[in-house]
Amino acid sequence: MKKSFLLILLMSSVLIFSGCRKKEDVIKIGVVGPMTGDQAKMGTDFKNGVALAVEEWNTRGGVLNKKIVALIEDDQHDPKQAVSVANKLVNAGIAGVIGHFNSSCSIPASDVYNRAGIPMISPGSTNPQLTEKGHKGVFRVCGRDDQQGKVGAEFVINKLKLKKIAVIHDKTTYGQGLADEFKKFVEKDVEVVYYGGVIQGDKDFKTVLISIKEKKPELIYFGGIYPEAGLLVKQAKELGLSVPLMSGDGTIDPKFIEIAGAKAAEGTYLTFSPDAKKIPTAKKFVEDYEKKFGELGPYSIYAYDAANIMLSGIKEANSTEGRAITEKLHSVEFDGALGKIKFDAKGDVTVAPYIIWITKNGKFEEFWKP
Ligand code: ABU
Repeated sequence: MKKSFLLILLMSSVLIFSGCRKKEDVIKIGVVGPMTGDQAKMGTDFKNGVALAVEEWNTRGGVLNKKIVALIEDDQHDPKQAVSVANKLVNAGIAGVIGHFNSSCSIPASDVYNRAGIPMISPGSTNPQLTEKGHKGVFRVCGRDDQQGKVGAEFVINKLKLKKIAVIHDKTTYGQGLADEFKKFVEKDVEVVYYGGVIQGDKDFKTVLISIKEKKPELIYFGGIYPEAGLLVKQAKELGLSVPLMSGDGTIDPKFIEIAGAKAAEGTYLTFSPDAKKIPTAKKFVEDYEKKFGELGPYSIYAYDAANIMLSGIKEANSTEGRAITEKLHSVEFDGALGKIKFDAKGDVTVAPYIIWITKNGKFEEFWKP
């Protein structure tokens, strides 16, 4: 009896000990974006990009001799949910976070990570405010809407040489912010005959499109994401409003063409970075990603680089302490699949090349460089 009691005690101690050691032997990073709902494609691209980076690091032995574990959270592109999952991740003990996608989520969530001293790298939030708040540990690997809005305006003025355009947005931090940046740069040379907002999530935009049609613009600029952009272009064509649509990085996803239909989407202009498939340093990533997950999404490579940068920061800092990682993220130049990546004092990338893409035969093609 005494013997078996001692055996149980010994076994329990081993289990408790191994349980504790297991907990200490991993480094957790958060991955957050819209994992469900109408923008889930972007969240899935994030998840896949990070998964590939984590798998590669773990194959090489992890970081600081510890296995890396990615904790996936869904913010449903809802700012309140974003704050809630940010708190959940902080409480789970993450060393850093890759996310969020929507600027309306990244900005309030950044306050949570900042209070906890945990670094955050957004692969795709482009609203300038994200890095204008002065949070030391907030970074993004994409460009900003004041940069892409300016390139869009230059294209309309210098290449298309248009005189009358309409500008609409989805009333979100990103959508309205991008539309306003574009408008600010374009209206020096072009008359904005219509300016207004639509509701994100709405399915019928015919009323606003009829008002736009009466103003006879030569192009409609939309600040927003692909679910609404797809419906806008589809319904515009149905109403006989056959001027091109122009939009930003939130629209350049195959889902846009799927929603609009290839015929209605034809000739849509978009601002985004150059084709990842043509970047020499991205070759291995593109091959590995497509073998594992299929077609590359617009922000897959950004999520992959963001995860690699975060993990390199932990390695360089030789610590999982947030402030030590943040310091390294500010001082080191990283070799990403996208090329050399360095952050400025605000946490923005020092180079953000935006170009114009066009939708042609159901695909996106590079079209114009400033
Ligand atoms: N930049 C694309 C859309 C995500 C966002 O910034 O809200």
